[in-house]
Amino acid sequence: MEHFLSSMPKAELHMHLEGSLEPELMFALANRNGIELPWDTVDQVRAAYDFGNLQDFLDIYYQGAGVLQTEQDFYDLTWAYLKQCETQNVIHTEPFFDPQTHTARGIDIGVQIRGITGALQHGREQLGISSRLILSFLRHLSEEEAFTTLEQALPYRDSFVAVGLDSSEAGHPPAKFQRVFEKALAEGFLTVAHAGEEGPPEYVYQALDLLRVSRIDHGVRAAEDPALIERLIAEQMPLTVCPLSNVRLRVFPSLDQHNILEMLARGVKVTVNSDDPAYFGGYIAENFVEMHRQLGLNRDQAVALSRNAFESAFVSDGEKAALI
Ligand code: ES4
Ligand code: ZN
Repeated sequence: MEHFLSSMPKAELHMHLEGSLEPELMFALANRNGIELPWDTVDQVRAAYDFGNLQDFLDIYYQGAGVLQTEQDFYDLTWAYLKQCETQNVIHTEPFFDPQTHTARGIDIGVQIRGITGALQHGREQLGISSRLILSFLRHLSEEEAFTTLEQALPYRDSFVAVGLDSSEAGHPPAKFQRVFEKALAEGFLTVAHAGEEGPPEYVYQALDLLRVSRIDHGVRAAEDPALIERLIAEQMPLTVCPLSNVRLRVFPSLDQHNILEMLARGVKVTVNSDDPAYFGGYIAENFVEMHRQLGLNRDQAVALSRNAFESAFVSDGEKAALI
């Protein structure tokens, strides 16, 4: 079964490239760029990955991302992730990047995008992995800063297909970014948003109604609102669920308490994703394997989850048919 899970063809729809920065690469880039890290060894870094909540994690995640300086760094980060995809038979991926994490440090958005898209292009050519990039706004920052970021990104509009919303959810409702998302939609981008990870079901409604999202990232707290679940089922709205992330960030006390299989059984279009694989104990295959071990995931459920992901990908029907 574990071999089946790691070798079945998969699509990943929710992962943050910055969250795939393994401690080994973090040290290598810190050395290359002459940057001091607050840790001395890889083991010390991993020991720091004991998070009480989302904010605990984000503080370390932004610190780690500080080693990313050059186009080559963004290339190396993305390429390392794609090589993991190759070993786990991820044949399509739609990663996020957080431009504001880097523009805040003086790293031009073009440097970021050229590095990332260079690796994605090589991934297509050399590994046969198709991909679509998603630009994600940091919701703890202002609406105005999100507008500025969108403007900075427009010269690279062909490099990404959608905009998203991540970082600290509580206190930063989707409504705060309604006008930015209207502009992004008018420019022809699709939209997604993290909602119902730590935030309430109300934020899922706002993502649907105000941000007009094509997928909800996480969405697990929608289960608290039966009417919302009915709507997600009726609309076949995809949820990009991240089981190991939810346990590490204490959204669920343990994986055997996770609601993903209940939602699948009810007809919610749920998918499995790694979120921040370097920080949460594994890539997409480890998520499937742990669901098997701790949640009793069976073959039919795994295939259904994987099919949901391919069906929810931001590719044309023709490309979908070629992937499935
Ligand atoms: C994130 Cl797990 C999670 N939630 C919100 N924002 C994020 N950025 C990276 N990982
Ligand atoms: Zn996420």
